[in-house]
Amino acid sequence: MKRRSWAEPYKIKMVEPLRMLSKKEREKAIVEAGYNTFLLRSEDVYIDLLTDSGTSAMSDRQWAGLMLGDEAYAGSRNFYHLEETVQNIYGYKHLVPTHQGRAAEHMISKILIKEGDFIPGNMYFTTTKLHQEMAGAKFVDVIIDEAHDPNSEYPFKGDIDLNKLQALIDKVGADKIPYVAMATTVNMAGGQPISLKNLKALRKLTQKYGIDIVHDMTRVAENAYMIQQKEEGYQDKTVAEIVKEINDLTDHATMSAKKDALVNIGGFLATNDPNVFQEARNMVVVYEGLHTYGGLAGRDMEAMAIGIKESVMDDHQRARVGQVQYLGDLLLKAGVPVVKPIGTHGVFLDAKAFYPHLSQDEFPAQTLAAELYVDSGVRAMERGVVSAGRNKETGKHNYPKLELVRLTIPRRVYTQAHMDVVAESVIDVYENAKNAGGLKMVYEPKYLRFFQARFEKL
Ligand code: PM9
Repeated sequence: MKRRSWAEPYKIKMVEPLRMLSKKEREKAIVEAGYNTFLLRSEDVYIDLLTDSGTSAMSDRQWAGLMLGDEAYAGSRNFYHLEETVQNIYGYKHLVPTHQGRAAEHMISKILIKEGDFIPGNMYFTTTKLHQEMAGAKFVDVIIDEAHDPNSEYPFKGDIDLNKLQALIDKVGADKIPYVAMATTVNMAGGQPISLKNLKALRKLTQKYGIDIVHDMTRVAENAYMIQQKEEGYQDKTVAEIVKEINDLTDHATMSAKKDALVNIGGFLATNDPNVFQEARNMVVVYEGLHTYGGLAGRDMEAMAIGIKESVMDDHQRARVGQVQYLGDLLLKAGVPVVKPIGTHGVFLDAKAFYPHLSQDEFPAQTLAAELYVDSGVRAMERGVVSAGRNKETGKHNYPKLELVRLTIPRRVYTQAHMDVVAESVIDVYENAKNAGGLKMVYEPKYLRFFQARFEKL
């Protein structure tokens, strides 16, 4: 039978008009924003690919769910719906809701880490690593080497190098490693999945030493879709079945529901350990709110419960990841340097390859994100030396091998025509790359500097 194209498994019921500033206005806006796309006003953006976090379009079911919000202070029915959904779809026993992912990271780090511990992980994530450090641990990257190479086509660049992990255990001792931080998919590597084969081997090794696995499940359904597409033996399994299999190999999970779970706000900490649950339930009342709402409205929890169910549907993931792959393919065909293979939540431009004439001290990825905005009003995010921050001990910049700009695709928001426009602009910026000058940082905040740092042209 002839293969047909895929199409989105939904139709559009409501639209939000877009506005495009003139080039002159965009030039002014980026200077006012200190060449930091986080500091632009969203009204000044044409196509917003800053992040897929909290930017997805909710379904009519989710919007209807908002009206079922039970805004009682304690014991809201929406909490019980969410709890049941987390147990049934994700398979974790205990749930503590939070207002977003980093609040869950804060709690699990404080509960499990002692001063002087080490946390190995499959590449760092900005907020995750900061909370580990603030709780007294040192993060150690144990992802496979391929993940640091934008040109490696290895299909599971989120895999953990078990030799690196074993070497760390031998060096510092298992009692200094409370858990391995394992993310599905790996954001900073380009939205790259981990394989189930690797995860099973990881579980075996950690069990031998009594080390837990904390799962950053922010994009677990996207990871599951990639396993279904690429890992031997999983072609006949559903995304939902694979999600469950992944989660069953882990002990605790932190979730930013603003991604996979299709809501504009929300997150949670989930665990199978009753002691960790008790601690988290106690801690959440200090930082977030009562354990049956954790900083969320009842309606938010309802939308999340429905979004979780939608997120594990195969046709949803086919269209979601399919759209990202579509944009990636346009750029690959044009010879634009991007991280390969194309990941699940965005296309990552290789800023070092765009601007070989700029050193990392001149912030090539920050420069590229600003150039792209000026060219077309498309907003992207720096994921390079600015995001990597400074070494806690030496105070020097961390220089990551990957100096990237992320074109992040919100779920169910933009069309294929938007992707075409984005690709045209990126190709133009690439063609003019040799004319770009770098930036200098003129304001640097203490924490997560990429959000608020300001730059000027060199
Ligand atoms: N990710 C993103 O744009 C939003 C903020 S940028 C720091 O990719 C993972 C894998 C994430 C993530 C947020 C969080 C934190 C944890 N893990 O933003 O606090 O991608 O809900 O989640 C962003 P919250």
